Amino acid sequence: MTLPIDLSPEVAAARANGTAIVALESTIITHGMPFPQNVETARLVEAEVRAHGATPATIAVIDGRIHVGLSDAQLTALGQARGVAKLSRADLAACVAAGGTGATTVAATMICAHLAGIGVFATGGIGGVHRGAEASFDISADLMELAQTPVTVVAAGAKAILDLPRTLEVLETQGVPVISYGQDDFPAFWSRASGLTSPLRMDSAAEIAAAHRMRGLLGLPGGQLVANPIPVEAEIPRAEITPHIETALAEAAAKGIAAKAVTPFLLQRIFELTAGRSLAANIALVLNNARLAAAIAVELARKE
Ligand code: PSU
Ligand code: MN
Repeated sequence: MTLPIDLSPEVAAARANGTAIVALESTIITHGMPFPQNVETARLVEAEVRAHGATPATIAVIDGRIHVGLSDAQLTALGQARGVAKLSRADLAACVAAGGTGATTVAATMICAHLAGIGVFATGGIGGVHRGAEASFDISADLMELAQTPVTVVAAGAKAILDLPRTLEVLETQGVPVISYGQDDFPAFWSRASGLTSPLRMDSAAEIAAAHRMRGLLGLPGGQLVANPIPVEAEIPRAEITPHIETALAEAAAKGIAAKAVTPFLLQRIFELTAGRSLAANIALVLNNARLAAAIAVELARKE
């Protein structure tokens, strides 16, 4: 049996030539942003990766095949489709086997990127430990994926709707290096600072690429989380976003929103509560992450 994976012509050429590639996820398109900004952002992110010397590989499952690198038509169709499945590690094989279509989360995108030989991936914010997880047990599979799949994930930290101290604790327990880029504070998605000291700090793409290589050389499984703070001009300061997060969380609890629906519900409500500012910030931070991921991919593609 051959793997049900299709590389786009551009990604296949980059693989053959050993040039830099950056994986991109699709849940941010289908569940993280409204149409049409989702499709516009996905295109801008791909352009940003190209402008910084790497090939973009947006990943999704379409009609039972894992697509690594989407055509513009596929991207648009995915961005407009309703009720698309959100695929994490637990859902991936069943969806592919059934010939289904779905968007990949951070966890599933890491798995597919690794299958395609891609070591770097850019997104917005990873999933993590939800507030109240001591009762709900809601901890994103993204954290355990970082512990077992050798892909460096560039994000603006974990989403601030989460319990950030507990998210860092789980990452430490799982042996995941958490590297904040250019600052000591662990970033909080829409805000540059969380008030939590980052376990590790690096100031260049070359250092991050060297650490990625060394993990492989030492036989350590798993990847790295690179936490890249949102650009200053786009950030929503913590004091400003916190009340909106609290409101959205209270509404989610009152409505009994659970499991996979939690993160999309909170992102949508915070978008409404901030009159669209959270989306503008989200777009800016993803583009910023695409730039850093491209720089890391270029370093990794260098012949030693
Ligand atoms: N980054 C964003 N927006 C998103 C996501 C990331 O800026 O919507 C998605 C990712 O796919 C991530 C998922 O894996 O949110 C987390 O979902 P959950 O909390 O249900 O594990
Ligand atoms: Mn969850």
